[in-house]
This record gives sequence, structure tokens and C-alpha cells, in this order.
Amino acid sequence: MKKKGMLVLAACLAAGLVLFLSLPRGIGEDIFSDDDEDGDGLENCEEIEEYETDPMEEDTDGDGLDDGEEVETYETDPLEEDTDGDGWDDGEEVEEDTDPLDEESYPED
Ligand SMILES: [Ca+2]
Ligand SMILES: [Ca+2]
Ligand SMILES: [Ca+2]
Ligand SMILES: [Ca+2]
Repeated sequence: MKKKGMLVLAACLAAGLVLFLSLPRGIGEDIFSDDDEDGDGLENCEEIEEYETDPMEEDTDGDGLDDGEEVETYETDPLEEDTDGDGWDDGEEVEEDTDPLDEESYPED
């Protein structure tokens, strides 16, 4: 029963441990919990295990959209600043009201 869930939890804890050990003393403790350390709307464990984003950085790829916004609102890649590869960052496209998932859609010059 619930074997898969336990495996995921164990993997998450292991990943958290690796991260914890790689951080300076003191700030890694909350990584083990379900907290949202960087306030981007994704729990630490989700970021480590599911999205591979940085649980201490709200905007992992630096495109101007928080990881949570990319995953839950715009469905863009939180690890890629220009998801559709049209030369415009996801954040710029959202600001200009074009589609960050469509390379044919980008702001006019
Ligand atoms: Ca987070
Ligand atoms: Ca981002
Ligand atoms: Ca992005
Ligand atoms: Ca783009």
C-alpha cells in the first residue's frame, strides 16, 4: 500500500538532503518541509522533485515570471527563459500580451 508515495517522499527527502548539504549552514533546514521558501507558489518538494527549479529562487530562469506563475498560470518552462524560442523572454511576452508558447506570436517592434 502507498509504496509509490513512500518512494517519492524518500526521493524528495534525499534530494532535499543533497541540497541541504550543498548550502551554507542554517538556511537549508526548511527544505525538508512542505514550505514555500521563496514564495513563488510551489512547495519546496515540488520544485526539487517535479519541476527541478530552485526552491530558494522565485524566478529560477530569470525571465520575470515566478516559477509558480510559469507552471500554473502560463504553462511555460520554468527552466527556460524563452520557452517558444522566438527571441522574447516569457516575461516580456506576458507583459506585451503575446503567446509565450507560440513562436509565431511575439511583440511587434
Ligand atoms: Ca517555492
Ligand atoms: Ca521564470
Ligand atoms: Ca520561463
Ligand atoms: Ca518567447
